[in-house]
Amino acid sequence: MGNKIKAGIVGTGFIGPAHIEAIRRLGFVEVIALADSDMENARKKADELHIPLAYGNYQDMLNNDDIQVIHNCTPNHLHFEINKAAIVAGKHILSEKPLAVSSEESGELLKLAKQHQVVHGVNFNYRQYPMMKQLNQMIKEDELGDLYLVHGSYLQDWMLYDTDFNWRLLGNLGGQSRALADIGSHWCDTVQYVTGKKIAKVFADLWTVHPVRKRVKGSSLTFAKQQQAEEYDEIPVSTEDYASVLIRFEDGSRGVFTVSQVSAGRKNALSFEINGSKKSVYWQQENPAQMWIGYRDQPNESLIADPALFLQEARGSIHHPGGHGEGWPDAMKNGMLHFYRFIYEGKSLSLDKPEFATFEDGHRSMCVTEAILKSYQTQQWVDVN
Ligand code: SOE
Repeated sequence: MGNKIKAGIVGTGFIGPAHIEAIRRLGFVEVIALADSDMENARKKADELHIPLAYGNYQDMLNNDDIQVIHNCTPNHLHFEINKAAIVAGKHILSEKPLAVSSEESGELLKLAKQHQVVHGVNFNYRQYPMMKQLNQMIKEDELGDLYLVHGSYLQDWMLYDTDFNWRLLGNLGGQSRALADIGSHWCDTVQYVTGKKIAKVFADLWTVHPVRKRVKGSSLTFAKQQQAEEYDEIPVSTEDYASVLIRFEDGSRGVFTVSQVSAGRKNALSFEINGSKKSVYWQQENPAQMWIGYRDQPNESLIADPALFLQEARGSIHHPGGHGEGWPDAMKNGMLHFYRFIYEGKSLSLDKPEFATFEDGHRSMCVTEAILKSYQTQQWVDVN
């Protein structure tokens, strides 16, 4: 049995601990270090999570030669800088999305990662659901026939009130796009993964429902409610709460999706329907073990995730027998598993096909988001470069 791969995590917010939890389920990877911009917080979190080393800045972590892989779980404006430094230090890198705040930056990262021959991944975790593997294989086997339409939405409500506040709202921390970069990127990645088709053109409408929001002093964690306060600061917000985007795929087929973070009652509702020439399918991630299958000439069906019933290619992504609740943590684990197996087996991105989203996908996602923003500004169809 070989040595465990050693990983270091940068960032201690909502998603850093989710990476750690998923990595720990693998067994052959050890998280040995945690970095935060504040040493006291890094030490406190590292102790809570039983991680031996704590760093007050990511640069010191990169100097530790024992660490082979870095997870970038920081706010969006730091993604470029940290991803770049990790690559130059020769570390394999798994970054949170969006890969950077512009396609110019993400393109540079992709080029650098190739030059330095490191394994690069982006945490587009929704494609890692067992049902998404199953659907991807069904489509490869032509079960749906020609794909005509892909439509759906990704809706949340944690930004519904003007008193909801988070760093993602601010352009200088979250980037010029919010709902699209934060959750639209997941929707686009998931449907492009399952269909195997790239988004080629977009036409978009965006809206900032609350152009001014109220912030209590201090920062708030993603999904956390602000405390009620007597006094707030009024903060202008220019990033979008809502977007609807018409899509043309590279083969000319059509689609449309809506993203919103102001939809009461919708917590993390990513869903889509695909209409093919033989059948339709509908899936939503809050009920991930079921997929609706629609026919014109026979009764509709519901497919239940079960290793005994799935196609061979999808079975490895289910860790429990059918009927045993699976979900978000399993999709996270699958992402980590594919990324780390690739490293463990000494594979190279120039020779081997990865089963995880790479910087190639992260860069492409930046190009799609930019084209959507440009389409809204110019009120025209825009090609995705
Ligand atoms: C907040 O919108 C968020 O945590 C996203 O940043 C994640 O990527 C998504 O998986 C859940 O919602």
